[in-house]
Amino acid sequence: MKKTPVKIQRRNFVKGLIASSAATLAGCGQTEPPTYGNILRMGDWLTYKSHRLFLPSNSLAREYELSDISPAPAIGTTNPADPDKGGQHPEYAPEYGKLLKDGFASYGLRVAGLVERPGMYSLAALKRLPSRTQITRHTCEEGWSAIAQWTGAPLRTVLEAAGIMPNARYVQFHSYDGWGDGIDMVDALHPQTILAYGMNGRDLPVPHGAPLRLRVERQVGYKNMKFLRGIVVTEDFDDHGEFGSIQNGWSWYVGI
Ligand SMILES: Nc1nc2c(c(=O)[nH]1)N[C@H]1C(S)=C(S)[C@@H](COP(=O)(O)O)O[C@H]1N2
Ligand SMILES: [Mo]
Repeated sequence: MKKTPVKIQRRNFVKGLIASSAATLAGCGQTEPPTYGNILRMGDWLTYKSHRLFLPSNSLAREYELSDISPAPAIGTTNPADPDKGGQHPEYAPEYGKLLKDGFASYGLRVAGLVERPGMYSLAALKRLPSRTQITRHTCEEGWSAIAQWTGAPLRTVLEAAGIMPNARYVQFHSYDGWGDGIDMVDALHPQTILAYGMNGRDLPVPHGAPLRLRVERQVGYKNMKFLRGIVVTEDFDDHGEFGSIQNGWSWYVGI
């Protein structure tokens, strides 16, 4: 019998992994966070799967005291209507500019997808829902962190008000600077996942994502999407293509 060199065996093993992940994707029509047949993405997938397997789904991120609040820099887009302050979207930038002018009085969060009552949810309506206030640490992938107090409507409460359909598996977020991202239902229904309209006891400032941003406390900074325009509840995983994290070299799941 001829001996197969170890190197080739290893290569076949890698090929096998790639083939099986590709088969999984082809079989389920992208219902799982993808690996794109890429060995590096396998690490993301393993982190996601092991967090979901071994961590209790309701474990809370640490909360702090008022005296722990620290200065927080505004990162990335700081005004979607201003070309000098970040991401510009041809349609949404002027839309955001108008909202900004009237102090967000006419703002509404678009809620679509697998919900019984899709539509625009005004800021006033969101503020009428039971709120949650939490003092948490924001950890940016760039290596800084800051502690701030966030007030908002739990995403769970918003979804329940809209009527979550039983086949819902992900919530997708769209921002005024044109980004798309998503989280799974475990994070979406987590008690500390809120749509924040308040920061440190005041209205959420524009550079930090006014009038509404996501706080998803068990993931890294960039998952906390600012300037929310709408959310879509889906059954399938959505990578948001060129507007999403993956094609821009970021991980979809960055649990901490
Ligand atoms: N819409 C949008 N959301 C965003 C960003 C952005 O540029 N646009 N930057 C992200 C990154 S990398 C971080 S660290 C935080 C920064 O939030 P802050 O500006 O309130 O500190 O927002 C995240 N959410
Ligand atoms: Mo970040």
